[in-house]
Amino acid sequence: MATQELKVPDIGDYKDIPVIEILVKEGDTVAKDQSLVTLESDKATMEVPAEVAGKVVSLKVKLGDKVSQGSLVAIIEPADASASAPAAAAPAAPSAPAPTPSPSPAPVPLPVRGEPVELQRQASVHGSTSSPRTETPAGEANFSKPHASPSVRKFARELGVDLVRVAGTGPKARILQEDVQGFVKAAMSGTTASASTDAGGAALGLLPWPKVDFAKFGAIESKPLSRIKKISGANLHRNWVMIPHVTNCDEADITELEAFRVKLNEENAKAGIKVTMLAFMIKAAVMALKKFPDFNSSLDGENLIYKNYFNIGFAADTPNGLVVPVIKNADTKGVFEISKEMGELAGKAREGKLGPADMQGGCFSISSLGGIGGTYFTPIINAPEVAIMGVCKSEMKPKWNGKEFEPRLMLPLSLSWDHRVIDGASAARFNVYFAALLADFRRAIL
Ligand code: CAO
Repeated sequence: MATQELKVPDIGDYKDIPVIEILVKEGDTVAKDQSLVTLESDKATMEVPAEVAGKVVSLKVKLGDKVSQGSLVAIIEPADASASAPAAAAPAAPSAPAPTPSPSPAPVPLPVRGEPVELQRQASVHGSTSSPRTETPAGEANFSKPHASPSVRKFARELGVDLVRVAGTGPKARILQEDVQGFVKAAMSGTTASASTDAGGAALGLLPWPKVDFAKFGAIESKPLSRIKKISGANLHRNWVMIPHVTNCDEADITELEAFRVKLNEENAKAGIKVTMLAFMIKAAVMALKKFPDFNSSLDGENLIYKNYFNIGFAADTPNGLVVPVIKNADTKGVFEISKEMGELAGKAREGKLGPADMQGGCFSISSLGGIGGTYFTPIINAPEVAIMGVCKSEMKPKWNGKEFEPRLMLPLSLSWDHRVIDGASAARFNVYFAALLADFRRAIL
């Protein structure tokens, strides 16, 4: 039976490129265009496909061998005898075995990543003087295209998938058919930026999520994520990925306000009323939103929707995860009423009894870790809101009053904002104003 030599075709100026993968073995039956070996230059990788379907009679390269255009890669016994035309080969490189004596066919360019392989082949096989070959050798740009076999590239083309956006999970990050399917599934379900690691970061063209056999290193236990974590995780992930976040930090001198709060609680202890700093911050947030309306807006395509209502969400930690109940029309409520409502909503949250309405319609959120600790953090914006205030534990600090240091109770503020809507200067002004309100709450009635 006639055999056919398969050689490294035109690969531009690349020479002595190492073979990093052998994808078939002797005796294997291969399909036309199936990749046989992978070559890797210092810049990128590419594959050498079978010119014809058939059986691999012998492999002429091994891992680590260095090849150039014309190097013999394999001998193939074509399945279809009529296809056993002489190998389409470029002139052999000096190190390669002598080419089979044959009429010299036009060199076939290597089907490099992302290139329409079928078109390349047709152009070279059927090329004529009236339609000269227009393919360029595999240059650097082509070399850096996604790492996938011709059949996977064909599959991706049929589905209209840009392989540049698909992360490969095969050896050396090779894109497999499953990766393309996973990408399409994620795109169809709108979860391309979800918290799921199943997509393997494919949607963003990132490396696949690391798969580690943790049990190899010690005892483990696997528990499903809570429903709240699944939902909030997907939302947080989308917001983190889609919003250009910036966080401005500042601190508010709450020495007087804290004294006032303690006094209020003492006075109202019998009535069972307890006011925390958060209730004052909700009022301060309303005032700041009124002064800086951009912070009370939402993006709607190329428009900004400005809200003339003031609903403030607060992050609540529950045994099952994070939820953000909303105090509606906080501008119409006093600090006592806000404290009471916050207590009720936080109670419902911990019992898992919040309804959707309790968490809808927010304009701005506050995430307070003040009861726990910490100094500063970077809260994630609760889209479609455009900013969120993170608050940590207040601390006595020595502050210079112009004559001497005096102990002041300082509250750390971390304001995250959407840079598509808000600028750094506005954010700094918002923080300064917010801090000034807390420093002297009489300003809230001005
Ligand atoms: N500095 C110092 N102490 C503070 C404080 C601050 N900034 N904020 C609250 N405290 C104190 C309170 O005064 C209270 O002290 P006492 O028990 O002595 O009165 C104590 O800390 C506990 O307060 P609290 O947390 O019960 O009440 P709150 O109104 O401050 O917060 C709630 C309520 C529901 C927001 C809070 O319980 C909670 O869940 N916080 C976590 C929010 C969260 O997880 N954020 C992260 C989101 S990103 O993952």
